[in-house]
Amino acid sequence: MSKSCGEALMHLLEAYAVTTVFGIPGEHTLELYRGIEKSNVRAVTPRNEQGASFMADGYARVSGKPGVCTIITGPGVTNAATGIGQAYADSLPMLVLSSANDSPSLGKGWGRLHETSDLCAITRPITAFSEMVHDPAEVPGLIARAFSVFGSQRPRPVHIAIPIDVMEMPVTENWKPSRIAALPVPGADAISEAAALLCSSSLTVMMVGGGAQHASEVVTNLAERLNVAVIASNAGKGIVPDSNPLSLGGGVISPAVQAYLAQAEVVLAIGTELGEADSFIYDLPVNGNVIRVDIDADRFSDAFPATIAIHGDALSACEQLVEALADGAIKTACESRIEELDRVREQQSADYTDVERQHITLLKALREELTEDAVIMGDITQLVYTGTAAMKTELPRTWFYPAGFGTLGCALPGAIGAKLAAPEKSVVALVGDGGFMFTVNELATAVEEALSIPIILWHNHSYAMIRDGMVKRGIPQIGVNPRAPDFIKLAEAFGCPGVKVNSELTFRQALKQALDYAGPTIIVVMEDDGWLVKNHG
Ligand SMILES: Cc1ncc(C[n+]2csc(CCOP(=O)(O)OP(=O)(O)O)c2C)c(N)n1
Repeated sequence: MSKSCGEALMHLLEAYAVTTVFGIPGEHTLELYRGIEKSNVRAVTPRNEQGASFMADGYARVSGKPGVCTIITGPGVTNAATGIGQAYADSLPMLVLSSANDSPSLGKGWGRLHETSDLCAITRPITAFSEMVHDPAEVPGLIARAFSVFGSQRPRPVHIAIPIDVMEMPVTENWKPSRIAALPVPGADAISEAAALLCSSSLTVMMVGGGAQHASEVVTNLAERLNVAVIASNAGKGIVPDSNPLSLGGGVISPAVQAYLAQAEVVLAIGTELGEADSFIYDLPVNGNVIRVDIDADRFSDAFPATIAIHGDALSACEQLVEALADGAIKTACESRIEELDRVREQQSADYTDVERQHITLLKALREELTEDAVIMGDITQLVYTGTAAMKTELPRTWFYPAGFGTLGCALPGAIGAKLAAPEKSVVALVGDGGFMFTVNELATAVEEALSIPIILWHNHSYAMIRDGMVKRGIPQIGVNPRAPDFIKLAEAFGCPGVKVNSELTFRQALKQALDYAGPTIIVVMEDDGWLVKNHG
């Protein structure tokens, strides 16, 4: 029996273990929804396609599996572009399936509904590939190519656009998934060269990023074997648990940690771009030789050229390095290294500003209330910048701050995607009063899906980060103090609880209640509240 192409595609995705898609249906995607109805795939409806791509992003961050968007051509794609760009910047697997106008009209400017002159050109710069389907027979190959990007290369979003006439065409075949190639294994020569350099180095520092999230145990072994400090990017937080005294956490944002890094004779960078977004500076002080482990060969000649390039999967590279170092002249655990790193940590703490200390009061209480595997989805807000360094993290894929694209409004929809990917885990969103307003509409989705998500809203009546930049440069405060709504009434209007807390006790109580509640809860924390400063006098 034949199915429409749209329906056959949903069955194929099911065979690739896709369980959830995010999208707002339109006239042009109806056949996809026929497929959704006839498969076990769950459709989640955001309130704007930007929410769809942020949800798919959050889903991918937590699960490591591709987040899938089903959206209409034209405005559906342009709305989703922001979240697609964020997933591109942070190397996340995301499958964007959109409709397109009918094949004969493509690129002709006939005034079709939702028409653009070149749909794929919109997403090409923010995807691994963006392709227009001409015939249903191309679909299984394109989906296989997408899953190959997700599973055996640097993961990035993929956009596949299906014209409405192609979407409706009959498919008689039973489409099957293809086997995906494994991640590339690094060559032995680079490993032995790197091992030799590491053995001769008087001070090595390891930097770890999102590319090593699946290699937590072996990265930790390697650090212990070398007895060196590990600094994480945001995407690398928790790969080496912060309870390990060699971990300097996500401290690359701190001048004290940057000063320590500057002394390194060898920097071993594993699955990280060493990007500006993690340190807030262009010129990260990397002065020594750089050993780079990366799946993306373009990284070896970027702003931090590799002295030794190890091309391939981080897990395999670290396993091979541990083995190669087994007989090397590496010092075993040494008290003085820990003392050295304790001094860096002390300096880091001493450097915190007053407002950062307020953030830390909240973050400490939050950490104590959450289990280690709880997921924290951060927005672009000062509370979260402080958290990149100060929030203790024990497991990878639990702290998320989309540093790369720096997109305001990502946290709530990201948390929705995360909670759908891992319903058994606590998921918390950290937002500012400014950023929250970008995607506040997604409260409706969280209420509808009954997703327990405490939303901790740091309220300073301002786009404080930008306001502070204006003040520092002597620019009058223009456009940086937008009027915020009454967030408690807003919560009520969406049908969820909202509470303003005024002490550590009320914060902890509100958080506990929110974690037990089957829906989102807005917890408003006022920056000027006395309790936030009390611990730091
Ligand atoms: C989409 C987008 N637009 C603009 C910015 C620039 N920007 C960065 S931080 C910020 C202020 C955010 O305000 P809020 O969420 O209240 O956090 P706060 O800085 O006050 O902690 C702005 C406007 C951005 N990062 N993303």
